[in-house]
Amino acid sequence: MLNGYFRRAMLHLKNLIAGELRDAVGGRRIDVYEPARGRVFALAPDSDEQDVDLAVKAAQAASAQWVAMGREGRAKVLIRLAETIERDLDQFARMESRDNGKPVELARTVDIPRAVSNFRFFATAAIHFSSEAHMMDDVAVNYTDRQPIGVVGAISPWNLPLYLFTWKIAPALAAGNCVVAKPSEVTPCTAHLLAERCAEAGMPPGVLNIVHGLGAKVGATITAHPGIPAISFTGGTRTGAEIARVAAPMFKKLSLELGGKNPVLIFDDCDFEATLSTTVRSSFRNQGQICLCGSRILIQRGLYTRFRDAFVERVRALRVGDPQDAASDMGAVVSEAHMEKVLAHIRLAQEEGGKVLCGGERVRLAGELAEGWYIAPTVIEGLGPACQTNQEEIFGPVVTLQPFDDEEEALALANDSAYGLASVVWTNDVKRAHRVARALRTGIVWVNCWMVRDLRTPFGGMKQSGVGREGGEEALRFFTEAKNVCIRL
Ligand code: TXE
Repeated sequence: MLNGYFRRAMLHLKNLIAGELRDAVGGRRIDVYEPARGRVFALAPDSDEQDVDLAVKAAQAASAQWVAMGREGRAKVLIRLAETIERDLDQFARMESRDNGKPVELARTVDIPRAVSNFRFFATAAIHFSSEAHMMDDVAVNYTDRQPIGVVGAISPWNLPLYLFTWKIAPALAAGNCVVAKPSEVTPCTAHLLAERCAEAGMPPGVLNIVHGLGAKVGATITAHPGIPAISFTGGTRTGAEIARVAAPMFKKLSLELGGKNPVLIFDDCDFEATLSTTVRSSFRNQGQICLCGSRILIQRGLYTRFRDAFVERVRALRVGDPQDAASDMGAVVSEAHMEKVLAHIRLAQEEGGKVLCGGERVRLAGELAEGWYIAPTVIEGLGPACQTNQEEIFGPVVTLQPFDDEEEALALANDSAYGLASVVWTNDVKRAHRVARALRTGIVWVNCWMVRDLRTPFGGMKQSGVGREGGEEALRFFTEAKNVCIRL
């Protein structure tokens, strides 16, 4: 328990409802932890149905004004919001690092700039968004009128807090909707910083409402609320299934961006150095807590030993340290519960017969960081495709290595998964690159690169990795209702 002094010194986060920063109606709060130190540093509103209901009413009341501002009027607000985040980038980056445990350099160079880009990109994308017309010879003309849905819900996870929060909010707002959004209760701080800047950007009250709280309370209420006909969700597959179960009989529009167990296919004709350095990143960036991280590394047999030895050497050299220190390659994982889950997966891998080549344990740093939740980057070999380790999403700094003989076997291993989010292919054979990319059952395929992102491209997964696509026009289509108007000539 915290004493009174520490409670007062804490950061107090607020909901944003109808343009006002408010505590939860019920007055309760949730502890927010700093993973680097394993201790509470902020308090977030523990909201409930009453807060969600107020947010929905505020959004409904703001809708006509937001629509009437038109695409250009809305774009101006969103661009101003982007500018305020960019101006305060350092503050946002430090807060993201503190809240999530990720290296501050990663937040400064990826998370926060990307949140800025999300607002800029969708502000202007909505201006360029066009719809179709279909001529029926001399009979009639059809045109597609895409109108905003009204009020939409956005529920986001803890791994890329502001980046994924804005990835939903920006297209929803640009398309003319008002939003009720819930950031993860594990990492709510940068959503609060965003809320503080909405008025300055000229956003009318009620257009964006941010309700903090637990998934089972606030998330479940957003999902079931009759005033919210569309929901965009990113998070765990099990949560996605629960949201679909509740929302489907209400005929809500759903976009579900879920987990992954992404394969990395390394052929023996690859550019060895580029493959090696990028695979270290694609395995351990953000402590392996990115849904796009490669976690099953498949290596052609002729290259297996050389790659494995060089890879393990590079991984051992990664510095796990204070996330606020620019010299750290890896910080802390997001929570104690998540650390325990990842460590349990490593123990299971050993029970399944896997050999830990490096890492495999919690890292205890010195002094103030001694209670932080750090895990050494872990590489495991000797496991077949059917074991739990190679089937279940671990979502931490853990990868497995498996050899394959030929392209057919590589594809069989890669596609042997309930998930289908992303894959990475390393080869210098252009024909093979196209062939393998076509045969992979994933929504995203990177060839000779990883995490190269053009915001216009469709983003999402097959199978248990989700339903629907985000990004570019896909997102603007999701956040609008298409109406066909047919006029006789
Ligand atoms: O996610 P949750 P968790 C994976 C990863 C991780 C696992 C569980 O494998 O270990 O999911 O993580 C809200 N109705 N990913 O438990 O619970 C919740 O408050 C409505 C992959 O942290 O799915 C949060 O805002 N909402 C992933 C959001 O859902 C509910 C990123 C996501 O949390 C809810 C994160 C409910 N019943 C985890 N219950 C990716 N694809 O990037 C919770 N929420």
